[in-house]
Amino acid sequence: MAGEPQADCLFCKIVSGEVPATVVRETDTTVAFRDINPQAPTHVLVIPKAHHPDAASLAAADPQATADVLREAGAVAADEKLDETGYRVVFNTGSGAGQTVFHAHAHVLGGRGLNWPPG
Ligand code: IU
Repeated sequence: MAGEPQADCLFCKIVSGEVPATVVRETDTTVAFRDINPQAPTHVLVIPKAHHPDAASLAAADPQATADVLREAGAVAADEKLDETGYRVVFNTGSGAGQTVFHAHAHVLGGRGLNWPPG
């Protein structure tokens, strides 16, 4: 059922504490933790606690949780002092776009110059 924890989902295991992560922020509905393979000086993932496979599914099922993820992405950026230099929030969606973990997550990237368009 939409939103229920999935036994084979890495990010559900991070939510439950079964898999450790460096958590930087947590709310009732979200967790933010440092990416294990950072692509920038700041690289934090913000996830909904509920399981949804990607950002579009999350938005369709739970608009409030989607807003919570985006608010927390902004809060991470503020915590990391990225407001003035700028930062990027990315939802890779689908394997062709580089999505490897099918639990919705926002990448918050900053602390270096970011090219456009992305690769
Ligand atoms: P993607 O958009 O699905 O490719 O992002 C998944 C991210 O999850 C990716 O940047 C990985 O480095 C990151 N990650 C992690 O932080 N911890 C893990 O144990 C695993 C992946 I596996």
